[in-house]
Amino acid sequence: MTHLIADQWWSDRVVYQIYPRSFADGNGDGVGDLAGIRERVDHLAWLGVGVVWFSPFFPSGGADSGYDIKDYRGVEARYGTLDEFDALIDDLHRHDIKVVIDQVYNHTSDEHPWFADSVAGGERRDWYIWRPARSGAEPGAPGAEPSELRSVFRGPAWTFHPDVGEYYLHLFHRKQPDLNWEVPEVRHAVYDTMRWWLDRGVDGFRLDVINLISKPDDFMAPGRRNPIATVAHGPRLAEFLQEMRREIDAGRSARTLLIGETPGVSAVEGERLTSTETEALDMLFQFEHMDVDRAATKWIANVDGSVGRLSAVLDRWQTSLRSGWNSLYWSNHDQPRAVSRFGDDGEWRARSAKTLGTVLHLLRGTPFVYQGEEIAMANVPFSGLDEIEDVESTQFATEFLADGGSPDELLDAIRHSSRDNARTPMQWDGTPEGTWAGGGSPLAIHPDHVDWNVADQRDDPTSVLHHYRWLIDLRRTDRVVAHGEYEPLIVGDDQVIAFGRRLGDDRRVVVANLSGDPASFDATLIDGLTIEHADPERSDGTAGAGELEPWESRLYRS
Ligand code: TEU
Repeated sequence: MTHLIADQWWSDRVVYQIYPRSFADGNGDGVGDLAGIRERVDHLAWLGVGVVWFSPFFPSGGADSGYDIKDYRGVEARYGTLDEFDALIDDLHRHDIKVVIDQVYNHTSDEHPWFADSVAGGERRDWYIWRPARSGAEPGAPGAEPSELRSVFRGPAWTFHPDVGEYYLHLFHRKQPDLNWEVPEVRHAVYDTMRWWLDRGVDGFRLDVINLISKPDDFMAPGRRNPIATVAHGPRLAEFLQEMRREIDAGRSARTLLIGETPGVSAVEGERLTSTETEALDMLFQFEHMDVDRAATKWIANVDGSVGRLSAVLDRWQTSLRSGWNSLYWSNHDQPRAVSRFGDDGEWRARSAKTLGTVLHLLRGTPFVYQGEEIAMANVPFSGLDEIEDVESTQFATEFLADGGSPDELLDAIRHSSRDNARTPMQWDGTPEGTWAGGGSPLAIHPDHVDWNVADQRDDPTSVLHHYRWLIDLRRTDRVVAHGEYEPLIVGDDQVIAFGRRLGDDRRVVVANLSGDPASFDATLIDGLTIEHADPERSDGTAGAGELEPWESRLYRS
């Protein structure tokens, strides 16, 4: 049975991602919580978002900021209670905002009772992936791991468990053992959990690294070291997702929104997984545009020529996902801030943030806004490692220094690439005491909150915040933006990106200068079109037809 994307409740909505730890602090202890989020529902409603995705707020082992879950059906005490979450769902639904929660089913925490039972040799023994030491090696000795596979967070993907005498697989941290999806009981325990949340009123799931659940037969072969490249396209992935879809949607009138996080997935596979004929995911996060400014390792920025590469990647995903659907994003809790990375957080901060927003929100797919992106929050001037808490950053730092890297280079890499850039407290207003007075704040509030905050931008109709509000509204009000086909216009240029959207004879065209220098483009692209929106504003409707100021962007319509 296939379905039409345009008929789906999510097809003209923008998703807003909340990272509960740093969004809003309701009880004044310096850490974000559900009570704080409830106080800020008016911000989400004013902004016009149609869906909220919550990063994990479940009881966790604390190794990976909530992505190591030890109870899928609870709320970690410092965030609040299940009753509060129920109330939050009601608050959001009253504003016609749907709710997506983040579930991590590739792995659990090593503190999850399932893992304890597996270690103890109970009925869940094979719910995780256990292997003996490499043949001939002393179990637990250095280099005795069952294969060469590495973890995403560095070090081997295998940890020896003395009580078991074997190694368990963890593609991420050692406190995040991978579940064994080959076991039907594992899969059904997952679907039960999903149904439990659907019964509570959630509308969908963001499925963490869901493309890693099916391990290929040869994932332990010699030479297989890169965890994501090795496991990204497992043989049973589509089958498992189709089963999930059937199991959770059976007997329900509304289709559950399934958003896959799928690092390393190819555009061809992305089309297959989200195609309306496959009946698996509704949309997915690809990562290729996150790699254009990176050399071999994500940590060392290499931005030369990245605009041309960026538009080529976006174009390829737009062109490849025809029957399928893209999740569109510049940022999330794992990425440095978009305005610092793809824009210019100095001279052109507001203008570049708006231009990035315009490009993203006019593409075909579902746009995601990560908390703070709507006010152009920027990377953090960390002064030392003691200001960092993210596990990926600390594991990188340890390895980098052990390999002889210099502390200055390390700090530079952290400032460019650390996930903590995205995890500082949301900047609600310009007062340092403000919402984050508790002193228990995990990461210090960015010093620039004095100038870049929600309160000031609400009062300024020319602000980045108001621009995002307009973009979010456009998706609801302009059918060409929500449903039009994508049409490539300028791809591969090192300054300008241009593309169109078409629904019947109705067209929209975006032309954007993603650089701090003036740029020009072939003005015949916009023949017969009129300007709907321009930043900076142009009064005469046609001025500068083929010329763009630094970071200028325009939207034209037929
Ligand atoms: O991220 C998956 C993932 O691939 C990331 O490790 C990403 O490559 C990296 O963060 C880029 O810097 C998801 C979650 O979003 C992330 O927060 C978790 O740490 C990870 O899964 C493990 O659950």
